[in-house]
Amino acid sequence: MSMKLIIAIVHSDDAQAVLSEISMAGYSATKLSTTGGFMRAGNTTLLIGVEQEQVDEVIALIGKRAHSHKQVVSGAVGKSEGSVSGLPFEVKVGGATVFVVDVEKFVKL
Ligand code: 2BA
Repeated sequence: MSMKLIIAIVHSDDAQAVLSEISMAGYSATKLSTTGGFMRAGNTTLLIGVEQEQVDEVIALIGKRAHSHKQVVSGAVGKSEGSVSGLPFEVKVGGATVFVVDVEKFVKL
């Protein structure tokens, strides 16, 4: 059986709802407090180890609870990212950014 690690970056406001959804479905998850490289603001990264055939179900559970948000980027961040005006602007932060990677080995000691 092949195991996968789902790395899901979600908005911190949605993190609790996503976590309860996946733990109620019987999956284990680890929550990390992370920072978006562009917004320089807090977001939440969830690590979820699952069997290959469970990947799509877990992604669907995440999608049920992770909503897209509009967020204002401050002029200072905008300027350092090449904004000409340096004025605040809005970006749409996705419901979830999900990576699925192969797990070479999984052991609990
Ligand atoms: P942030 O890096 O803070 O990015 C927040 C949102 O800002 C992004 O939403 C996107 O709409 C916008 N954005 C990001 N980089 C941009 C750029 N260079 N120019 C213009 N707009 C830009 P999402 O794409 O939904 O990403 C949400 C969070 O997911 C990101 O937060 C980051 O923490 C993570 N993420 C997204 N793509 C990633 C990747 N390829 N590798 C690693 N982390 C990623």
